[in-house]
Amino acid sequence: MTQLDQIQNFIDGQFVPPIGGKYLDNIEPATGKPYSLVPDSDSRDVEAAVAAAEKAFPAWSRTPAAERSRILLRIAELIDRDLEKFARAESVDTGKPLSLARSLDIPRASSNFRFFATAILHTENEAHMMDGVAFNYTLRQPRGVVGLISPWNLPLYLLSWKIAPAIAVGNTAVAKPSELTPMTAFLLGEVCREAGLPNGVLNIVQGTGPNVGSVITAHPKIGTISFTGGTVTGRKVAQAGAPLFKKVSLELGGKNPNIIFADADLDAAIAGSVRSSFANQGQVCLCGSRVFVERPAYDEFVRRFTEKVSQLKQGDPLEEKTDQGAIVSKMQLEKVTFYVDLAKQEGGRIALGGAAPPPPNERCRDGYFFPPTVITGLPVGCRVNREEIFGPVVTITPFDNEDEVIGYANDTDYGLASSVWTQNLSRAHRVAEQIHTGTVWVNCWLVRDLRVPFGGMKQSGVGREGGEEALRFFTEPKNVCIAK
Ligand code: TXE
Repeated sequence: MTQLDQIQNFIDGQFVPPIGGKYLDNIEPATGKPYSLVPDSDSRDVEAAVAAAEKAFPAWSRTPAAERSRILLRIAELIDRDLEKFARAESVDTGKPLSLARSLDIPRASSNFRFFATAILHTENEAHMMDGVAFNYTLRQPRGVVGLISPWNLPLYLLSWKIAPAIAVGNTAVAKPSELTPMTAFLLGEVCREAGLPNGVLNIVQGTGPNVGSVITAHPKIGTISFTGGTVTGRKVAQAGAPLFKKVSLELGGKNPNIIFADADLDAAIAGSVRSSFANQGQVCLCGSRVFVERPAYDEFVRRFTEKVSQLKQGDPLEEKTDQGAIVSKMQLEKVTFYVDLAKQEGGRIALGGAAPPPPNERCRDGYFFPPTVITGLPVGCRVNREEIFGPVVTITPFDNEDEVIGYANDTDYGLASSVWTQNLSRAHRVAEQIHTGTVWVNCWLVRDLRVPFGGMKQSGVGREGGEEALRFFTEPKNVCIAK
């Protein structure tokens, strides 16, 4: 694409402009300048997408699993073939380092397609025998047109995590990527066409939450919604779906605890914590933004962790050596700055970072950069320790014993993920059992097995995705009872 080219919607297998003809600037966070235009679609575009998805559903839902699998595998292959193109688009759209997009986001997107393409070849059906009376078997049928809404932090990875299971089991989809990061979804449309995905199976409507997202969530013909994004938006999605009894899955925010016991392998805990604190500039819902360290290890941890974080190279995301790129938007940068200021008012000490750095180069003069920031000395219950910042900011707090830190970990409205670092196996099990999060990582972070349930407790969401859970979410179980 050349500069300021127009991204298009992908509806019924065609690239089409928004019906209203309106576009929004697509800003490159590293430069603060528009580099393409994204459709500012509205309800008419959603209607066209729903009509296409409805039309495609009967044939696609009857297509044999082996054929659906073949097409999804082809999509995965084409993403791999175009890895560099996708990675660059992802980096320019989000501000994340190109090296991260290339090594993590894009490979994980193709593995999403590959995983669900093969999963549908290995499903089992349940049957329940009633002695002498009847037997029951369960049909799991695709649900129809599903709505898939994703955020800006891991655009292709999270969108494909929804699209792949949804269409693998025979649904057709209306998908909406974040208006801040539309490019990889646009490229995915091209790949789906080349892979031979029938027209209308996947429709991508670009645009804002109010103009497109809320139309999808309220649409009477879309009975199933899978949403990933902020908790405030998630509440609106739940409210829109409730009167229509929609089946809704919500993957929302987090304020994840990262607990380091004094008996941990400190080298591993520090290296893991640098990643879990600052991967993607801290803009991963799973990032461990609250670090708790057992008191005997506290001083050493703070010193060595801060030193290691200070070695992260912040720079132009497109430069190979960059570890920390730009924040996704001006608004998000302002949010991060607000919370760092608030931390100072709440009594925090800025151990590292805390103020916008000089631009890494001339190209990035007006980009949205914020350095990795480490804050100590904050009370556990303060706002900075309770509210999701979603940026390169962590707090570190000491603790004295297991019960105390379990209390700290659970003292939040969120419950998405946690990490525990210890060499004591019994303790690992004990703590994992008592932490209220959907995932507990022990001596690791962000290790992903596509078969396991993924999702949050409390205000981090409703429902679980991943493996069998996703196949179940996107199908409707029906019991057939046959008398003997
Ligand atoms: O997310 P939104 P935003 C958190 C993070 C961030 C905050 C807001 O704390 O600061 O959320 O970010 C679409 N009906 N996370 O505003 O709005 C929107 O267009 C239907 C955590 O970018 O939740 C986009 O496609 N859809 C998070 C998607 O929802 C609507 C990742 C997510 O955007 C809508 C991102 C509506 N009324 C932000 N309004 C995570 N947990 O991974 C917006 N959208």
